[in-house]
Amino acid sequence: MSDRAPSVFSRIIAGEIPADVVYDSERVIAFKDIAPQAPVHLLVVPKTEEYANVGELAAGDPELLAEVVETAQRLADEHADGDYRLIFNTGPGAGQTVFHVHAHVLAGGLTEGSLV
Ligand code: DGP
Repeated sequence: MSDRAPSVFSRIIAGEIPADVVYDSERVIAFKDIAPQAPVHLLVVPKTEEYANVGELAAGDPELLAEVVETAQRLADEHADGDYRLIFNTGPGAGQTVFHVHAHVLAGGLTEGSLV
């Protein structure tokens, strides 16, 4: 068992914090970002919090990373016109604030500034 407190995303997955969930599978969940930076701003999150960032996920479970990317594409098709920006912030210097790997899906009328 981890000695860290559950991440905010684990608390959403556990149903302890409400979220606007748009997709839920065995290993991946997606919900609307609380502070949207684009008309469509979703977070695609592996349910395990074993991986803090995308590099760790790629090394530890590439199939799960592929499921995250496939989910992002499907959600961009469903919620926008299929065009989207996929962002994984890695480290505080890049703006990462939640150390439970997640993909930002930005879509629907993007501007140059929609970089999260
Ligand atoms: P990052 O900065 O890349 O670690 O992104 C974390 C994102 O998570 C940020 O855009 C805001 C979002 N976020 C943080 N707390 C919550 C929450 O409780 N609910 C939802 N829906 N989003 C959250």
